Amino acid sequence: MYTHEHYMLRALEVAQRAEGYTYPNPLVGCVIVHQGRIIGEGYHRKAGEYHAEIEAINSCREPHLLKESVFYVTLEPCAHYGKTPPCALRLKEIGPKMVVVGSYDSNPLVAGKGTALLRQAGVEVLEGVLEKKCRELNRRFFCFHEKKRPYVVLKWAESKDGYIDKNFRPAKITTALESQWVHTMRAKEEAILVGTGTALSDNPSLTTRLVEGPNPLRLLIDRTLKVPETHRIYSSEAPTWVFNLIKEQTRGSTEYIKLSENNIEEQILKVLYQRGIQSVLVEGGAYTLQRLLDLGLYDQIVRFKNESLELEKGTLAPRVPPGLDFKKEWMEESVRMEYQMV
Ligand code: AOF
Ligand code: ZN
Repeated sequence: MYTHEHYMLRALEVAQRAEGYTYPNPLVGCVIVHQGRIIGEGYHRKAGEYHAEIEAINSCREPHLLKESVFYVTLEPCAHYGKTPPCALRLKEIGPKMVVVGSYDSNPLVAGKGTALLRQAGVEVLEGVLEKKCRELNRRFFCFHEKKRPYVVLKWAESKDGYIDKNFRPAKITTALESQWVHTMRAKEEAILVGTGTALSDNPSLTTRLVEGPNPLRLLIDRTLKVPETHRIYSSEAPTWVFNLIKEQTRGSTEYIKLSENNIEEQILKVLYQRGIQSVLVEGGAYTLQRLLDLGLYDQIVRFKNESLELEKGTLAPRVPPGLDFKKEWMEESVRMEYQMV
């Protein structure tokens, strides 16, 4: 007989297939095991569609065995009527041998009610199997509900001597391989944020065109609306929200959101929370990255370092607080990717 961890790992694996597609919902996987044999598995594909448990039940060709089976779910089964009826109720009707749960659901609509409902119905529930991994899978969802702000990823590329541009002009610090990697990162977050300088000098489109995956929502900080609407950040491929000090307006897929002068970064995170945005990848510039670092408003840092490039003058890369434990990986001969999760 395999361990509970064995099947929970499988549930995690299937949950991951929908990475980037389920916002604002979490990634959830479910595996149904009957006497050591998997008889059903499923995952939540997209908000509004079936939850993982229902997908797994629907995939099962031997429904008469469900009652004698063990359900492995990466997240506590839901207990609320949302876009779909409560999964905990469906499991109660089946009355399986046991429900093994990876992590608690901190969405206030659920928050322990799912497991309570099952236990009250006499279903054995085992919680916390591979909890760390299950929480990591939905780190954005948990951050959103627990810290009441989106999950913030800070990303930049710097030269060996610690600059992010040369004489204040964009420099080619990374190569095609890292660009592809960045597009993969973009596809996993719900929104991408850049400041005025970056939008003007790099003219990025902030899409995921190099990989398969959804285009995130684009966020621009442009206090006095300096970035021309002909710039790529305004292209029609994805919506754009422009945080500024001048106007509040919606035009096509562009929305101008007016903020007050001080504490722009905090105001932005507040608006994003109010609008249900669960994660944001901050791609620069240095000022915005540094502000978020100084305020401690970040959850993950991804920094590319080109060890064979010296730029000598330009904008200094953001300074990270001392004592951060960066994991290091060589992307290719000279470029190292360093990342850290809080
Ligand atoms: C589960 N299984 O596969 C998922 C769950 O709007 P709804 O009805 O889809 O509900 C979304 C909430 O349900 C979501 O915020 C989270 O708390 C839970 N998601 N629960 O039992 C699943 N995706
Ligand atoms: Zn559910």
